[in-house]
Amino acid sequence: MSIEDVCSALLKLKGKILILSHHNADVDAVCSVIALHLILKKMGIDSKLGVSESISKTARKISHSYDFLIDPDCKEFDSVILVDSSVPEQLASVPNLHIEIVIDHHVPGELIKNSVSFIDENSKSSSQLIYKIAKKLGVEIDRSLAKILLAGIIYDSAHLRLADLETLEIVVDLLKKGVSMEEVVSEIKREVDVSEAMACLKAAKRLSVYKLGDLIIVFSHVVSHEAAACRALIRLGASISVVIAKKKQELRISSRGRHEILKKNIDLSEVFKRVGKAIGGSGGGHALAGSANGKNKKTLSFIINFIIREIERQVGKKIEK
Ligand SMILES: [Mn+2]
Repeated sequence: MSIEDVCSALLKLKGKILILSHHNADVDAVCSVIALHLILKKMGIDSKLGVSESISKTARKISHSYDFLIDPDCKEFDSVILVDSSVPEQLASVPNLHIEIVIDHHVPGELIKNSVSFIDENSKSSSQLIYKIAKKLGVEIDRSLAKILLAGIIYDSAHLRLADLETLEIVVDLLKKGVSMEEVVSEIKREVDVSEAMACLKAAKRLSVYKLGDLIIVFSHVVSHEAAACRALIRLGASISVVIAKKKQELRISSRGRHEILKKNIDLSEVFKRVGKAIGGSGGGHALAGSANGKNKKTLSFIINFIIREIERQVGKKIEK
């Protein structure tokens, strides 16, 4: 299916319409919902906005002047348009889920089976796909619509670091509507969370540092915010960061790796699958972001040694302190 199919389905919309996105909706998800709502409004079509479960912290500012329904009952709508997702697991809390149209830039999931869809996995954001739909439908992009589209595009392209030529051409077109990069970036800047910042600083204070050739591998522990602490340690210069959160009963371990570890054949998801088993739970993730949850029964040094051995096994070399 193509953009043309979705555009003609949008033109045929009737009755009560909901535009929906995934749980913990990020800036691209929220902006795609808002932008499509504004486009339909320009076409004289009324629609409601919704997300599953919650809106992410970073996306709250840009979404605050729009009325978002949390877990809306799809039974009350004739047509539901899903953006930035097509997997039912990301919409588990939405009652009576039915989807008629899907617009997304991820690997297609279950929900495209019975719907009209426009999926482009090469697109850097869903907002970019919504821009193309506006163009195709001949809807005028005014300043406020341009701002929303730009926010989604900038966020999902990691502030344009992942942007390709097409993304940049769209960005230039949107900037010509009178929006500035500065105002858009300030709308999607994340406020400092004091408890998260404290966790990151404590993680930095409690570091143990290892070297593997020119890779720096660091371990630390916190009470919570282990994923944020991992990201902070990568920003400080670590190639791999592992942060352990010890709860009363539970153990949660998070990790992050820089791109260069792939060249050394390190896959953190494989490491953490085994870590999960070793701590009586489960683990996995991505090559550059592994995590595991289990029982709080092992010591920190057991966990650190276990992870070091697993990484050594993947690389075929010894890690030194
Ligand atoms: Mn997205």
